[in-house]
Amino acid sequence: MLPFIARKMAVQRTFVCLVALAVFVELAMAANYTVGGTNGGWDTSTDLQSWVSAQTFSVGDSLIFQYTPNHDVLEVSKADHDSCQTSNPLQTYTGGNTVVPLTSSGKRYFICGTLGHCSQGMQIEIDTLATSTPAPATSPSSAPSSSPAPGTSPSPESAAGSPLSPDLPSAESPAGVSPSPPAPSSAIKNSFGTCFALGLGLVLMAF
Ligand SMILES: [Cu+2]
Repeated sequence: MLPFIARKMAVQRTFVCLVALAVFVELAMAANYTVGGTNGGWDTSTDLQSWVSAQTFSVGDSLIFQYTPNHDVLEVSKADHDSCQTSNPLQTYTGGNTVVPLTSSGKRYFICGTLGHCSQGMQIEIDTLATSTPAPATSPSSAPSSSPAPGTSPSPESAAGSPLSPDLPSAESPAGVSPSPPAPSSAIKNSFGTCFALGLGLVLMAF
């Protein structure tokens, strides 16, 4: 009877663990990118090409365009991006605060529709990577500049492992105290080990 209960608890804990991990991985993976970065924006004075090339975009991320009323955001074809053609946009966004979710992998093109702004640099090509494919090795040069993504630190295992570990014991302790026999403690240890292994596996898979 006891081993059965212990096993059931272990399964429950593992499940809770998995849910927590899924949420954590989701949060770690999805990122919001304010176009132009914290020191720039969607304007003619920001070096948008440099900003774009320093980022890695993945499915689930979002672009946030913040701009003054003299700008807008046009999503256009590659040809229109390359030629700064503003008359045939796929999408037009105005209002100063535009969120564009990157829902699928592939390239998307955005320019400003204000006369002359595209040729002054307000044109970006966003290459969104599929989340299932491992991101190309996070180069040391791009890692420090991408502040919103904690996952891009040079050592994913230690970065992802440390915020998790303080979480787990606290989640275990309230439930783990109530059953008196010593059997559950091995179950806890077991589920903790399982959880840790799963977490490590997930994190490794993600990166
Ligand atoms: Cu503009």
